[in-house]
Amino acid sequence: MNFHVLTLFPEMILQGMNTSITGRAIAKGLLSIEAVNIRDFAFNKHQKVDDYPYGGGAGMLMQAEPVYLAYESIAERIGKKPRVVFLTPQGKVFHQSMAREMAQEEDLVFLCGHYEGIDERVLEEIVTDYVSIGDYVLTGGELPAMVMMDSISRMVPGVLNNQESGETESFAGNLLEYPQYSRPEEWHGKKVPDVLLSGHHANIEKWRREQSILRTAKWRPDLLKSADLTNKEWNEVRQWKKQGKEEADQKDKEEI
Ligand code: 6GU
Repeated sequence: MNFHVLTLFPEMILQGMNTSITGRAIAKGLLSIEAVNIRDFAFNKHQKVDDYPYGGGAGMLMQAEPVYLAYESIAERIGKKPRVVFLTPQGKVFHQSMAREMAQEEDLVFLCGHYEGIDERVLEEIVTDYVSIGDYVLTGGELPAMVMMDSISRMVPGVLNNQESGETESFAGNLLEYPQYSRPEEWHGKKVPDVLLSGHHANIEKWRREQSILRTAKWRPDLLKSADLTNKEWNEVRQWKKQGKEEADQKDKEEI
């Protein structure tokens, strides 16, 4: 997987990506990362890349030409028109399924905006995907690009040591991951659940599955709606909900 990032802050991208698991994958040659400085394509005296918006309004815009030339330098070098992701709060919200799908590409370009945005005309010409990482506003596209590259990377074969864990963690089947414990057996008076010490693998699997479903029901009920549960499991969820409600009612009574 070759990532190419169009940015005004190349060092931010390189520092971030050369660390930890993505750094190791770059060293192994499974990933490559290139940060192209858009400012290098501003052919004016002060290497200026921004200007005022026509029609007025707050802030400055990134101009079309330097962005276009920076993009073209990549397209020419790799000899094809790659997919270009523009990071914007107006885009489609990033999701694990998008990471999985984008991991199939050979080359991906990320376009990071700054100031109040980028001249619409260059976006129309080069952008193939408009992506947001959630409903909040950031100062630029670099962090969202790194978020996307991190999650896409771990879907690339060989990047994770244990290839299994790419899909068995949170969001596999729309369920959150179960809780995990390591030594010591007791810490701050809290004991590791007995079942995990039992060595009974079927029971451990059953417990973990139940914990995943419980967690999802409690913390991300929105995910649970599209989760892959058996009829028996759906009935259990209904039962828990009923119990929870009764317990809450009981607590209300005690408080009165
Ligand atoms: Cl992709 N970009 C910016 N600037 N802000 C965001 C975002 C992206 N996603 C959420 N907020």
